Amino acid sequence: MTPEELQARCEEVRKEWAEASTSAHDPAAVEALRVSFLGRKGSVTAVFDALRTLPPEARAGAGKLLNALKGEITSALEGLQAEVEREAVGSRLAAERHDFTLPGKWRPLGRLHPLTQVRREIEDIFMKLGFDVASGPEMETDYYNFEALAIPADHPARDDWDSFYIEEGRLLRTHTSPVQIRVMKSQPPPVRIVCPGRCYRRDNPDATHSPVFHQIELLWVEKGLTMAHLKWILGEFVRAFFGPGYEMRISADFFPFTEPSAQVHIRRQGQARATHHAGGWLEIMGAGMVAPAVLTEVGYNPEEVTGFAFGLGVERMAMLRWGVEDIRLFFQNDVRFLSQF
Ligand code: FA5
Repeated sequence: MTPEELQARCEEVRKEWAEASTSAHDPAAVEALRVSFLGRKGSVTAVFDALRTLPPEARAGAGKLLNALKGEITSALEGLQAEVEREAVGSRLAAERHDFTLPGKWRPLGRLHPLTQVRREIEDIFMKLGFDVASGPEMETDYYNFEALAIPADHPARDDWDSFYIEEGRLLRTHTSPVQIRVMKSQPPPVRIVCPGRCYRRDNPDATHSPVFHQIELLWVEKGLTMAHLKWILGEFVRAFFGPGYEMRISADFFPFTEPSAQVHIRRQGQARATHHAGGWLEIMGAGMVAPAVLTEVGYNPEEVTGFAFGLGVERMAMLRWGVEDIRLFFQNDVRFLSQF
């Protein structure tokens, strides 16, 4: 090759570049361009190879020309690469754009079970009145569930609490009253507690009975407490939980661990309709003054302190509040029912 031919070849490559570079619009095309001009078999490289065929004195001048060509193409290629990348990022961002004005996707929110709502609300009412929340085991011994509450083995009152026995001397607690004994044995008076918890009885399920249900026990032991204080607390509680429009009825009852004993019924005012609970009255709790025998059993002196207690049915409170006619609805986990609360 002569120096003139090489110079002409340089011009041709420059023209080829000018033409080819206009049609490269994406990174792959730019890379192909790089390979076809600057790659091992590229057109610029081929002209460099031809340099060797020139007479030695012409090589320096031709080399300068070639370097200039290679420089031009290299920097044009870099510019092209940068531009194509910018365009690629731009179109990716455009494709990923979020429209924050579109309406959101609705996801259903879970909520607390109605019995949990009622339990928490009752705890709150009594915490505001200065009571602490205590708890005890669901699997109890015969001693705490019965004996310490003045219900010895052959006592006829045991029939009121038909129990699930696990093994000799152990059972699923039939009420939350054993927590009274545990708390009093662990601390001196005064005592002011509420204890929520699950209870178990071999009761046949019906509209107002479930073999598993919840109670909240209340116990207040201090100097000078009387039945009048119990009545006051009951009135405050029913007013705080139900508000106006409900009536309370207190009547005599019997429990071996209280003396005197009472039961409390509630009904919605104006509910003359006789539902499963006659005349709308529903029994919500057993209550009474703690029997001296129980105070003695836990090491308290019944001459010094007196106390009162009650055991409240949580499901019954929920039934009255929302007009639920069958207790079994609370345990069926039917979302159509539960989502109403
Ligand atoms: C008791 O369980 C006594 N421990 C209550 C008590 C405590 C009296 C402290 C005195 C002093 P009773 O068996 O009546 O009492 O139950 C109390 C309340 O629990 C009932 O009024 C009722 O609201 C609820 N209850 C009882 N059995 C069931 C049941 N199977 N299903 C749903 N609720 C029940």
